[in-house]
Amino acid sequence: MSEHSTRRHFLRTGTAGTVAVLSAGGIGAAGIQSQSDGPNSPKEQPEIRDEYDGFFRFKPTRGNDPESPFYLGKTVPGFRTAAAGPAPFIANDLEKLPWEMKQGAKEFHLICEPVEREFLPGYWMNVYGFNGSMPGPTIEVTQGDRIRIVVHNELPEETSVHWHGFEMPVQFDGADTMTQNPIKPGKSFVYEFDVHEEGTFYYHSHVAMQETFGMVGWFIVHPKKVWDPPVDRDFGMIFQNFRIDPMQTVSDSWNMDWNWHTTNGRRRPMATPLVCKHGERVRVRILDFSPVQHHPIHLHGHTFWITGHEGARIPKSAWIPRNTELIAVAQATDFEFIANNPGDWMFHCHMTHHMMNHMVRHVGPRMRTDESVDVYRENLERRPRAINAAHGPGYGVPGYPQKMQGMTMTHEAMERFWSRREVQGMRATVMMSLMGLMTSLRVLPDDLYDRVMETDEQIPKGAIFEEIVRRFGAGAA
Ligand SMILES: [Cu+2]
Repeated sequence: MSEHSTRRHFLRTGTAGTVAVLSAGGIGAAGIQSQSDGPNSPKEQPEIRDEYDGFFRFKPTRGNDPESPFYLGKTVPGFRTAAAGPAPFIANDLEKLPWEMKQGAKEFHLICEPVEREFLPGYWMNVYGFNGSMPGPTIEVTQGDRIRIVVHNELPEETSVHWHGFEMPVQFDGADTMTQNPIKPGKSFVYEFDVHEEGTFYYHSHVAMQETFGMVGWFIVHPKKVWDPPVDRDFGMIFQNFRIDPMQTVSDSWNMDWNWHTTNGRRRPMATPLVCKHGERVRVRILDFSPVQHHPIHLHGHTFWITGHEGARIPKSAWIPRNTELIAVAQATDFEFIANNPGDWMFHCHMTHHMMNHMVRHVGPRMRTDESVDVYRENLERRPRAINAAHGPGYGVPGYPQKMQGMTMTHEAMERFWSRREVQGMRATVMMSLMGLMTSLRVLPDDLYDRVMETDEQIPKGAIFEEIVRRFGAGAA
C-alpha cells in the first residue's frame, strides 16, 4: 500500500479523529495559508485531510463560505507534497523531447520535418511537425534553467521557431525575417537563453501556414518553488483543427473551415482520456492552437478554478471558479480542481459544431448507438435510411469519402480504442460519445484506479462505470 493510500485510508476511516487532532494542534485554515511562506519545506507541508470548511475531498460539495480559502476546493492541497517537486507534466499521446547537459545548458535538438500522423486508426494526415510528431514533443524544464535548442530544418521550405511567451534576447525570438533570417532547408539554427519564467508555454513555427499545418509543441516550465497548493496530476491538451478533404490526407492549411478536431494530434476517441484518483488535486492545461476557432471548454461534474493562463500564474485573489471557460486562439488556460466526484466525465468544447467531426452530412450518418458500423450495415434494410448513406458507387471506393464508413467504428478501430488501459470498464457506447473536441476525465476510487491502470485485466465494458454508480449513485451521505 502506497504512502498515499495509507494516508487516504486513515483519512477515510478516521475522519473525526483527524479533525480533532488538527483542531487540537491549532492547524486549521491559518496553518494551510502559512505554507505559502515556504511550501518547499517539508515541515510546512499542509495537513492532508478530507474536510476543509465544509468542502469535502471525497464528495461533491461547495464549502460553507465563499470567503473561505477552501471554498469549492480552491486551495485544498492534493496528496503530493511540495517537497516532492512539481508533478510531472502529462501530455497523453505525445513524447517528451530528451536533452543533454552541455556547456552549462540543457541542450535539445528539434527537427522540423514533414510528419504522417495517425489521428484515428487507419486515418493518416500529412502535415508538418517536429521529430516525427505532430504536435511536436514536449519540452519540459525548470525555471532558472539555461537552455539551448538546436533547430534543424528538414522541411522542403524555410522556417523559424518562436518560443511563445518567453522573454529572451531578441535574436532568439524566432520571428521569421524580423529577428533572424529564415532557416534554409537542410540548415540549423541555435537558440540559447535563460528561462527566468515559469508556466504554460509552447513553441511553434513562425510561418503562419506552417502553424496551421501542425507546427506546435508544449514548452512547460515548472516553477522553482512548487505552486501552492501542489497538484497530484498535471495534464496538458493541445487543441487543433484541420481541413482534410475527401480523398486527401494532406491538410489544407489555407482553408478557414475545418472538418477534424484533434487533441494532442489524435482525434477522439483515439485521444487518450485523462485518468486520476478520487480526491486528487488535478491541473489540466489546455492550449487552443486552432487557426481561427475559439473554444468554450466545459467540465462535467466538477467546478474548477482558473489558476493561470499562458502569460503567468494568476494570484489566488483573482482565481475564478467556472464550469465553462473560453479559450481563444493561441491562449492557454490552467484548470484546477479537486476530483471529488467519481465517474467518467465529459470535458469538452461547448460549441455544438465543435462536438462533431468531419461534418459532411451527405455521406452518411455520423452517430449511431451500435458499437460497430459493420452491424449497422448488415441491417440497413431495417434501419432508417440516412441520405445517401452507404449507397452509391463512391462508397465502395477506398479513400472516398475520406473513409467515412471506417470513421464510424470498424471492429479493427474499436479493438484499437479498447486496447488501452485508460478506457477499461467505460460504457460500451462511450466511443460514440467522444467526437470533435470532446475528451473525457475519469475519476476513479483507488481500488478501481489500480484495476484500470495497474493490471492487465480486460475489464468488461461498463463494469467500472456500474460499480461507481453502485457505490456513489445515491449521492454522498
Ligand atoms: Cu470549440
